[in-house]
Amino acid sequence: MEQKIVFKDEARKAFLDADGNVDFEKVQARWNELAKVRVSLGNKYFTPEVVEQVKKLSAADQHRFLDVMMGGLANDDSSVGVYATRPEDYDVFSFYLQPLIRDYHKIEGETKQEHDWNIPVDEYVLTKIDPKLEKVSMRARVARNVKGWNLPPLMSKEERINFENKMVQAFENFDIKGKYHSLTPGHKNQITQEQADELIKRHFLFNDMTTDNHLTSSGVASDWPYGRGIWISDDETKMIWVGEEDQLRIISIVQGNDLGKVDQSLYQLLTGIEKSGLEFAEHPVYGVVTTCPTNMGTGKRQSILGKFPNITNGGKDEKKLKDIARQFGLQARGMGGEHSAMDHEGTADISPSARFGVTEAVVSRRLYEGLIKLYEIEAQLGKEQQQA
Ligand code: CIR
Repeated sequence: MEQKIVFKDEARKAFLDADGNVDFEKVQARWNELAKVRVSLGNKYFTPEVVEQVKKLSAADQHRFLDVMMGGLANDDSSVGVYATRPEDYDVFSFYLQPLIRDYHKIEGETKQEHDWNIPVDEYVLTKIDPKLEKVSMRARVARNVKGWNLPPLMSKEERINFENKMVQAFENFDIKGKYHSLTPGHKNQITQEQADELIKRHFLFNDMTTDNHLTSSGVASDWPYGRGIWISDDETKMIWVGEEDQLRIISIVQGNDLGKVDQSLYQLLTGIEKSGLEFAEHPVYGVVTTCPTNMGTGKRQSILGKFPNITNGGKDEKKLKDIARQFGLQARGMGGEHSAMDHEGTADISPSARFGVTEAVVSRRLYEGLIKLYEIEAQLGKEQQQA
């Protein structure tokens, strides 16, 4: 199936009846068709019992339920296939989303999210793994959404603009020095396309969201580029994305070798924003509320950019690196994000996959312990290749 770009309002029309109500038979037929290609979690958990439950909801909630599934219904390569549209979706649609979340995060029993930012400095030091890992690009981010606002798939253009302006006010009173760069046409902080391209090239700013059908079909990318932008600290180690998959992505990038230092920087930024009076959406069980259920829990993703020329055979065998990384609870991506390619040195962004059921501190520890194993294999393959 050839994937083309389609926006939410257009995509959802295929699942309405003549009166404009959601037609769950059409939804079921589409899931059946997609199952021949790939069964996303959204597909797997769309059971007859779920349909029975959803039909008891109001017409408005049924429309929102369709919105939740649009990313999956419109993409044959979805692995998850759902996005929340409001924080309360995780409760209103819990009969569908709860088993899905527990499956994705491999959570059994009554696990409830805990937070712990007690992350040691001087312990998770990369040069202990390999002295050559002196200056590594280390990155950590948390996803956050603010209480009282729709999540990006459901925000109107006006809401996106208002949200951005609320953030600009917060940035102006921020104790960390920095500057906000807006993509919104006519915004007082608007930057040119050339400036935006430069920020994308430096891996600071996110890509044009309208090129990703997961984001367009679900509504995450609607009204692009209104309400989108990035705040960057003067020393360029701290950033905040506004209006991407989550309302906020709070990011720290540090060049060095101590994973604890990037956490310290991120935590400083996060508490700085909290001081500005923003109250983040939090779920009593799943923790931080995020648009994609894969990020629920801590919302934290911590990674390093590493080179794995031996495992990837000069960047040609990405799959091997991804498969090995998975065995250690890690995810390997290209440098440009989730679906991007690796270069000839096998440069990959490596991060632990776990978000829910682990604390922020455990995410850092898992990254360090996983990297020990990954670099061991990389070195071993290097030795074998020399001997051959
Ligand atoms: C999928 O279902 O495959 C996409 N919606 C991506 C899911 C995981 N990642 C993400 O949202 N960051």
